[in-house]
Order: sequence, then structure tokens, then C-alpha cells
Amino acid sequence: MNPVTGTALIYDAEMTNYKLLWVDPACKIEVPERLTVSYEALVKAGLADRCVSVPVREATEAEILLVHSEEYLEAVKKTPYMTLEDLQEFTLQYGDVYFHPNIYHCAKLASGATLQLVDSVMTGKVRNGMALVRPPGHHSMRSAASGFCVFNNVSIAAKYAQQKYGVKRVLIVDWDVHHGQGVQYCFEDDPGVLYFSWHRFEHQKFWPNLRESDFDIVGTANGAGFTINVPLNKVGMENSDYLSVFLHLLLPVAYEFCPELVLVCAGFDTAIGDPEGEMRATPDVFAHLTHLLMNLADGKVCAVLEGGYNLKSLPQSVCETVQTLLGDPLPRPVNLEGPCKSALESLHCVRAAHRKYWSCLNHAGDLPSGELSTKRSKSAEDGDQAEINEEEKKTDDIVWPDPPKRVTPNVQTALVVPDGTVCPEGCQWFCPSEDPDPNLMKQLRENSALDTDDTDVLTTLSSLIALMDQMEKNEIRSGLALVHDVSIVMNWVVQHAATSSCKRMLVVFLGDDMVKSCITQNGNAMLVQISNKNFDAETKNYIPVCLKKGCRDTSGLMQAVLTLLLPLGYEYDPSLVLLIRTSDCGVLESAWQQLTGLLQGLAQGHTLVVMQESEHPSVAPTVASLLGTPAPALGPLSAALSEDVETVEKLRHTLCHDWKLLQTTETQCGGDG
Ligand code: Q9C
Ligand code: ZN
Repeated sequence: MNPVTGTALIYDAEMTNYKLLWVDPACKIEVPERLTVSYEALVKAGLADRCVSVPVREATEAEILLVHSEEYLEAVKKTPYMTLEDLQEFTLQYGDVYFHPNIYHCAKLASGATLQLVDSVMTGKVRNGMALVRPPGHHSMRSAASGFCVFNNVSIAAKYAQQKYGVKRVLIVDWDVHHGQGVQYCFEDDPGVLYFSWHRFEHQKFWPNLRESDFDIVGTANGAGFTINVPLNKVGMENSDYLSVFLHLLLPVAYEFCPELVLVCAGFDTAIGDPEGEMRATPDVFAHLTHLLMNLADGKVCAVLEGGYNLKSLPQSVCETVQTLLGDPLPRPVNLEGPCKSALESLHCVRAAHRKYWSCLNHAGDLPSGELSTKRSKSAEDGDQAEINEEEKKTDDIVWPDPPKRVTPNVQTALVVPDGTVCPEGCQWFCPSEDPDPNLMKQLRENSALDTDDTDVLTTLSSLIALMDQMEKNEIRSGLALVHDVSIVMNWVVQHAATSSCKRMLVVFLGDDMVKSCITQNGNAMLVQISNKNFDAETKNYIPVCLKKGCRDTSGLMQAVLTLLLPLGYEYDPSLVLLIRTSDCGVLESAWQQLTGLLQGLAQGHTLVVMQESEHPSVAPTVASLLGTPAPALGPLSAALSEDVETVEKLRHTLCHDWKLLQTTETQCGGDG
């Protein structure tokens, strides 16, 4: 069966046909232009054309009643017939929301658009998609509108997916800067829906000022552990802060949970320039957040617009999200200098609060002595507050560079494989654009480690080196080679990197061979080896990870990949990833595909995979992952071996002095602040 492809885009200009009709400073930022600028940016970037356009529809009453009460629906139903005065009065019973004669119609369309997206993804019409909707949904509750939201689009969609498609595990990722309390209330006792939200909190001083937004609120009854709140107690959070939370909290839990569907409350008020969020993440971070979710649930990711009020960073962020759903190469991660103290404090608290529910967090540290986040360092906060309140904060004039263009190379995946190997769809044989450099051939021939008579080896090596050069020039995205001896090739390729155009190479090696000798001290390569041998970490750029069963235990491997390899990789920011495995490394094919897929977030997807000749059955699945086909789900993960957890934790602890993205607490690296 062919894998499902395609990205749905769901939008209808009708949802711009309502607006605030009176003066209300709290609501003036929620304007129709939010939707038009987002859609126009997608059209202008050529992204809308590449999506499957799916029409909106109105959600039915029965669908709205999956989440909302009849009384509430009946009340909202009357709003199209109200006078301006009545509308204003009706609005008053709720917080930070406004009504308009056409908002009921738009709210039905917003929910219906979300259901159309879920239908498109669940029936396999498309792989993933985004719905651009107004009004947003995540604040609205069973019997109340709130925070610009009328019907809870994503909650309705989750209930619908449970009911219509029998989906047993839904992950809702709420990356909007506000707490989606409506979603939390809807599923707080349901272990079938894992709700994750980070939100500006400022020790409960920020809207909606709820006690239940704090980290120690984890869900009730059978749903305990399935609500994850990450309170952000400072403004100005950056890319590192968000990415750390994904790598050290959301993703390990998500892989353990193993969702069948991922719904994203995709609010972009978390981005720089937003007047509500006052955070500082650049729009390209959403490409990475999106990408990191795309190997879950067989790729079934539905992003639904929530907030986002800066009319420049909003469309940019929407474009980054959609372009990633379409499978374009990721932008290089930027500004990853490590999370701030406040983000680390939150991360630590959430991990501690959830350690009893998720085995991947079992080893997390204790809660900091006694106090809750709401009560911590209040006096300092009060000082900050006074300063901020002096004049109205301006976020309009914050500037940031335009996100880099994401250029897809003409060649997606090039193969260097022995004659007779089947070339899977979507890739092609590598033919070097130039003849091998005679100097290089001479150099290769003179190397004592090689059997000089073996022309095949020399040809393969020179091909690989030419391939790497073309990847570096962005003419080719990725490559795969089957070779006679992966260790020889690795040595050579890394040595070549030291003298070539390659700026920084991340080498990921799965296998027990002794390979560290090939890593030079000059710092343009970093080698992470995962094996069951206890090698010494002799140089700073060689990181041996010794797991009890090598790569055989998928839980241990995933823990190492998510919490060690990826943070290192993101901070190192390689220009090329060399991914190598020996035939006896024992990795499960599905785990290997996850690894291959996740690594595509680095080096703009420039990955060169090298495997042993005998591994030709793995060529097709590996190429699929390189091409962006979602890796198969690993199934709900069991606990990793405690020895392995200890190994990974120890490494994180030792290495976090040099690599700040490895931190998960303020004090981990000596607490120097
Ligand atoms: N400055 C969404 O992003 N106003 N709703 C808070 C504090 C309410 C935001 C006022 C913001 C609601 C979907
Ligand atoms: Zn928001």
C-alpha cells in the first residue's frame, strides 16, 4: 500500500466576516485581517497551491453538543438576531470575548472546518493539514465563551475522532501562548486525550489567571497524568525555551503515549512581536515544533489556528508550519543558546509533577522544596510588574530578520549502491557531476588502511565525497550508501570533512565497532556512538552512549535520541549529518526510521546514511524516512532499563556544561545562574 501523502488547507473567507463593533481594549487585537494576511502569505509563498484545498462546512448541532451544553448553544443561536446593545450585554457575562451578528455562523464554520480536516486526515485523503479559522476555540467551555472563543473547535474534533473513528489516543498540543482551559476541562478525566499546554502564567498574574493552569494540575480520576501544564513565569521566552520543553518533556511523553492522532492548538501568539504573549521565539521555530510531531501517529497531524495577533509574525509562522507539513527541508535552527532560568524552573517542576505517571520521567528530580510556582518569588515579580505597567508595552516596533527561504534541492535522495540494488520510488542513482578529483583519488590510494587494489572501494569513497559536496551546495538533499565496510567509510568520510567545505558534521553511529580514532580534535565533527560497549570519551567531540542492549531496546534508544542526541544536534547545528549503522547493531526498523525522520530537522535535511552492503532490505524504508514519510509508530513504549536511563542522565549531566540544551533544571550544571 502506498503511503498517504498530501497536506490539506482549509480556509474560507466567510470567517473574516465578523469583527468587534464597539470599543473594548481587551478585544481589539482579534481582527479579521489575522486570517486574510495568513492566507495571503500562503498564496504568495506558493504554499496554498501545493495543498489540497478542502471546503469548510458548518458543524452540526449534534457535533457542537459533543462539548457544549444545550443551554449555551441555544443562547449563542440567538445572537444573529440581537441588536448591538443586546450583543454587548450578552457579551458581558463572559470574559474577553465579543459577539457579532455573524459570529455564530463563523463559529459553526470554524468547528466544521476543523472536522473537515480531521475527516480528510482520518480517511487518508491527505496525510496532514491546517485549518485557518476564526473564531478560535481553546478557551471556550461547556457553557461559556471566553478569550475570543465561541465553540471549542479542537475539543469538538477530538470527541468527534473518538466517536466517529474510534481513535483511542489523541494528543492535543496547545502551543498557543494562553492556557486552553476549555480543552483542559473537557478532557481532564479522560486518559484517551493527552492535553499539553504551555502558557504565559507569571505566577497566575496573567490571563486567564487560573490556579488550574499551574504545573501541579495533572488531570483527575483516570485522566491523572494526561493533562500537562507548563506555566511560563516570565515573558521573553525564546526558541531554546520552547525547544527544550519539546525535547525533554512533550516528546518523551508523547512517544510513550503513542497517539493515533495529533491535534495542534496552533496559536502563534507565542511568537516574537505578539502583543499578548510578549515572547521572543522566531517564526522558524514553528517549523521545528511541527516537524518534531510529524513522526507521531503515522504523521496524522492536524493544526488548527488559535491565537496570534502580530500581523507580521503570524503569517510568517503560519507559512513555516504549512511548509513543514508539506515536507520541505527545515530551516537551520537559530538562537539555540539554551533555555533561561525561569523556563528551566518550570520544566523541572512539570517533570517532577509527572514523574509518577510517565516512565520516561521516572528519574526526574524532586520538586523544589515545598512551595508551588504560584507562590514563588512573588516579591521580585511585583517589582517587575510595576516597571512594566509604567507605560503601555509596545510590541509593534520589535524587529526580527525575515525567516530564511527554504529551498528544496532538485535531487531529494541520491543512492550510492551496488549494481542490482532496487532503486525505490522518489530517489535516484547518484552520478557525480564531475570526474573524481585526481588528487583525492591519489590520497585515497595512498591511505594504508585501504586495500589499494580495491577499485570498488575507491570509487565508492570518491562518490560519497562528491555527494557530500553536492549536499553542502544544496544541490542534493540527502543520500544513502550501501558499502562493503562501514567503519572504513566512516573514517574516510570524517577525515575528508576535516579538509573540505563541510563546516560541522554530526556523525551518528549505531554499532559496537571501535571508531573514535576517526574524530579529529579540530572540532568540525562530532560523533555520537550508541552501542553496548563502554568506550572512553577521550575527546570532547566523541560521545559514546553505552546502552545495556545497544540499540535493541527501543525505549532506551528513544530516550537517548530525544533527550541527548537531538538536543546536542540542535545546539551543534551541523551542516551535514552522517548516519551510520552496522548490520549487527540490533536497531528495530521502526526505531531506525524514527531516528532517521527526527534527524531531518537538522542540517536542512542533509543526511547521508551509510549502511552495510547486506542491508539492502532496509534501503526502501530508510529512503522513505529521508523523503519525509512518517516513521511507523513504535507502539506505547514501556519503561527503559534503569541502567540505560542512568547512563543517559549521567551523560546529560556531564555534558550540559558545554551543551545548554541538555539542561532540565537550573542547578544541573552547578547552578551558576
Ligand atoms: N492582556 C486566544 O489567543 N485577553 N485568545 C487577555 C490580557 C484575552 C486570547 C487580556 C486573550 C484571549 C485564542
Ligand atoms: Zn492565545
